[in-house]
Amino acid sequence: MIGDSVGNAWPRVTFLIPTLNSAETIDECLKSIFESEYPPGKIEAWVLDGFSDDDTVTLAAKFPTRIAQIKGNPASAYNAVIGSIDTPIVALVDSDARVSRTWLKTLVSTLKSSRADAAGSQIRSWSRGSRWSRAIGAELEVRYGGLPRKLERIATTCMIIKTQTLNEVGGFDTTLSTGYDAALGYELNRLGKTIVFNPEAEVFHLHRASLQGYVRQQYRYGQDSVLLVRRWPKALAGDAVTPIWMTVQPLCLFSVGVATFLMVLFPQLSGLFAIAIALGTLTLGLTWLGLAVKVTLKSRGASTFLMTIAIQLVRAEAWTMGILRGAAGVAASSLSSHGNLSNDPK
Ligand SMILES: Nc1nc2c(ncn2[C@@H]2O[C@H](COP(=O)(O)OP(=O)(O)OP(=O)(O)O)[C@@H](O)[C@H]2O)c(=O)[nH]1
Ligand SMILES: [Mg+2]
Repeated sequence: MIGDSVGNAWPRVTFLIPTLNSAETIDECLKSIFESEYPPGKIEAWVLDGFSDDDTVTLAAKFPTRIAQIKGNPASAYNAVIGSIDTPIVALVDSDARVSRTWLKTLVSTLKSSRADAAGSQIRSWSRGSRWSRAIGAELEVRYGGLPRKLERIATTCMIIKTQTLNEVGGFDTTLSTGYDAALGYELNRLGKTIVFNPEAEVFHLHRASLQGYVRQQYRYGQDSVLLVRRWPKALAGDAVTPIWMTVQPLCLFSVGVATFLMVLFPQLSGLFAIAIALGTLTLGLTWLGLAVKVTLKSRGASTFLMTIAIQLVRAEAWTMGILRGAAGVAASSLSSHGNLSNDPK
């Protein structure tokens, strides 16, 4: 327990900030961390850089941080330093985010009072973002707004965790370039560790600036989710952050596509396929509409409605295409390893 080792004092905390070409935001990210309302000298920070080719490292060096350049994805970067951390708590914040002044204090208090192993906060949109960036953030904010007190997992840009717990679970799954935060959460659950959510603590994240950028990101999430589901089949059923009504959307969209294709191939059964297409489209449409209404009511912008519909539509399509690409990749690699085994003369 944190309280056991430090009594009533505020514990020392190490921030881990993975960076890759983060020159646009790293200065404000680190400034916000070091301006936290927290006892001076109790905050340490590691910038874990993936060999940026912009000014990230030069900008980071202006702050009292330790900087490590580590090859590989953010999960590998975290794992490279976790074993050497000597503070009882680790804070995980991305380089494209800034924390509110009270973020750390609020989450540390939450961790102490709840006796949980990790705590997560609300994610809000960084106001300097584009219209799309803010619309993407508004949709995420509404989902985070409905999170329960106890969580299965939380994003690594807005969480703190006991160092001992992070070491106990063996750090992050480095085979995952995205979704490593979900995998960490599932592993914590498996070991009976707890994550609590406190929406009073806030992180401001700079979301993708354009819809095209968002599509590329979501395609990658879809592709990588195949690896996550292979390791953690429970991810298919969703969780509080990505609920089941989101995880079933690719299946729904895929079924509509297959039914449309079969309708062309077998016109004599077109009535049957038309019903399947109508049901699938209606389910997706109503789901998108429901969330778009919630987001619009919260953000009070009429344009937000159409943007939220567009965000959900392209996300479901990008996930579907990404999952198909990811599944094809996994199938191809298992076929080739199978082929290698059968060619093995022994
Ligand atoms: N060390 C290291 N850090 C990385 C690498 N790729 C991304 N990062 C950092 O990891 C964190 C998460 O990456 P992001 O691109 O922000 O991922 P995201 O928040 O899911 O998506 P967007 O912010 O919407 O792009 C950020 O702090 C990045 O700077 C990498 O290859 N190596
Ligand atoms: Mg980010």
